[in-house]
Amino acid sequence: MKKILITGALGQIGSELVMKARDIYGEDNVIATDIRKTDSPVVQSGPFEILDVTDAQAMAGIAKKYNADTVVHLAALLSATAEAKPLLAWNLNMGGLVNALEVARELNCQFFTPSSIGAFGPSTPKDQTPQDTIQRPTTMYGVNKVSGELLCDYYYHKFGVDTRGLRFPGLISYVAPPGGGTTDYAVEIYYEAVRKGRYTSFIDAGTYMDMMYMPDALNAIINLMEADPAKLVHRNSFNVSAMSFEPEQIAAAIKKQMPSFTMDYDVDPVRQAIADSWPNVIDSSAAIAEWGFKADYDLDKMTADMLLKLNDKLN
Ligand code: AKB
Repeated sequence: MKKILITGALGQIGSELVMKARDIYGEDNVIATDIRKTDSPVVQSGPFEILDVTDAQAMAGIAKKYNADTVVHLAALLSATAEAKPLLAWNLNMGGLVNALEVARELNCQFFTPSSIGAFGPSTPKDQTPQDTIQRPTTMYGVNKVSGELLCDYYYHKFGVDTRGLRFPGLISYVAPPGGGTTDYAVEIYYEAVRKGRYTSFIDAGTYMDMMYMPDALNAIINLMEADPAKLVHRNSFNVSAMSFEPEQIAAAIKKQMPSFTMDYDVDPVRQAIADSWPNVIDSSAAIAEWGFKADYDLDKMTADMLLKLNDKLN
């Protein structure tokens, strides 16, 4: 039976991954940690510990206390926050990662951490971005993600740690907000559609970015972690995408369900520059071939579900 330690458990991915992992592996076998405690179901439904991931000793102590055999390291700053606070991002994103990898090495744990489409940069091919390609990002977040991918590969080759990762696109969900990301507009738009029937986009018309609905992202994490290691040619990290769209297309998908919905633009130059440096659409074929990645939600199916769930949540 797995004993899974999850950092950043109250974040956008953690809030849902903890609950799903507790369903699959048992409530007591998923140890949620975060720098703060809230009244989230994550805190109420199983073991929870306060943890600052830059504190290596504290992380090792919690992992030993619960005999963790798997580490899922999610705690990180997203792209726009990292651009505003680059030194903090380096210290938190890289310091937290190396601490988590050290725990995995010492306790012989399986290891997962997300990378991102942010690991690509302006010199990367923009369309059907290959699995193995140029990675020269121009953002601090991207520098962290490429360094993280290399570090995870290093721990696999040097120490035999079973490291695995995914290059996530923008993740869309109705449970916990993302916060500080460039793709956040594609989450905000649904909240504002339900609250106000209109949205002002900080990302400009014509900007394509990859996206994925959270249920597909959670399945991708579980399926990759359960995948037969003999079939993995790559490890850190796999391209995975479910859809790619520009702001007009998500607005049009909402309009199909809510004909009165309107959108205009007030472009944020910082987040627009980050978005412009990322691919339009990445190629997920290595993930499909090596461990059977598949996504169930396209833009229309996700939009119908988001609006339904947010109507229940907000009204
Ligand atoms: C962000 O926008 O920073 C994240 C990501 C794509 O990694 N959602």
